Amino acid sequence: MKAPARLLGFAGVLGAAFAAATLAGAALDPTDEPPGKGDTAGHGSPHSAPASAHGRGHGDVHATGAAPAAGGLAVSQDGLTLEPVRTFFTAGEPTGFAFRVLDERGQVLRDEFELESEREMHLIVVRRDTAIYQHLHPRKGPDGTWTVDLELPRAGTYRAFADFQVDGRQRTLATDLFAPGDFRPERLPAPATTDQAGGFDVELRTHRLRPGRESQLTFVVTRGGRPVDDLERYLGAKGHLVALREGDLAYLHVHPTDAGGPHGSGGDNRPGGGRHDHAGSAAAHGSQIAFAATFPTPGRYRLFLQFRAGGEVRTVAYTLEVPR
Ligand SMILES: [Cu+2]
Repeated sequence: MKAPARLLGFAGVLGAAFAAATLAGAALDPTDEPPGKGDTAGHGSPHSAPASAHGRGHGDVHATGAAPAAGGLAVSQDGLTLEPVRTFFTAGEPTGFAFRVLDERGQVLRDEFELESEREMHLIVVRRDTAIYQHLHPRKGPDGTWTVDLELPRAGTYRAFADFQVDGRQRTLATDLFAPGDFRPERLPAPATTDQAGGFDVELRTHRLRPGRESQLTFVVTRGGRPVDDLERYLGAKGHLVALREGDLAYLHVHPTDAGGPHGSGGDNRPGGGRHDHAGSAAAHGSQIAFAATFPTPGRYRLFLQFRAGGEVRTVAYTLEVPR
């Protein structure tokens, strides 16, 4: 019964899959009301605010005044739309995933992507219970279609986040992906500040952890109790961090604050300002990976840190509780 379905190929599946993805996205994010399409409850009379007389001026229908600290809740936001070619997969079977990003007129974006962390496109695929995490780099075809090898290892619903930058702004659009089968969701692990991968121990330290404000997260990498001071560069930084909110997998904007030199050697050539290294030798300092993140609300978040050490990319994960 799998074979005939597969014979349909990309084109055959496109219509149904896209419809499903659109529905899922709409159901998941009530704030993604199409602009100008009227009446989002509690936002006053639509007549008194003819916001989008000009093509572009409508983007700011957010409930909060400030720029959103999180994305990834919608397939379509701020004039851009993620269009997956397929959203159904067979668990444990390597296949391809293809998608496009469209503008308001339905044109496929092709040359508009700007480098962000050394790439034009980052694709994060996470099962909805956060038990499975993948970070991939799709390749862009001449027509603007992004493709990447993808395997959803076990059954479940996954969230695929396309993280990219256009017009100088970081964007995260996302869609659900499905791998039918016997889905046994795992509970979110209890909050913890340590994890390990490949013999490396990584401790999470937080500073000024408050909702709605920028918090500092520092990861300290050791091996056998000694600081690992020769972390290799990964995507132009010492590490890559993704933070997702429990419940809706809101995708936080996070940025590295360790703009140090290659391999963290010395680490003193950081541009402008950010010298908040309190203590320790160059070695201790080189073993730290620092980020700034704004957690929009109190509650639990799942953090995925990737860094490169011993010639391999390592992934560690944490549950972080943000107090009220
Ligand atoms: Cu990436």
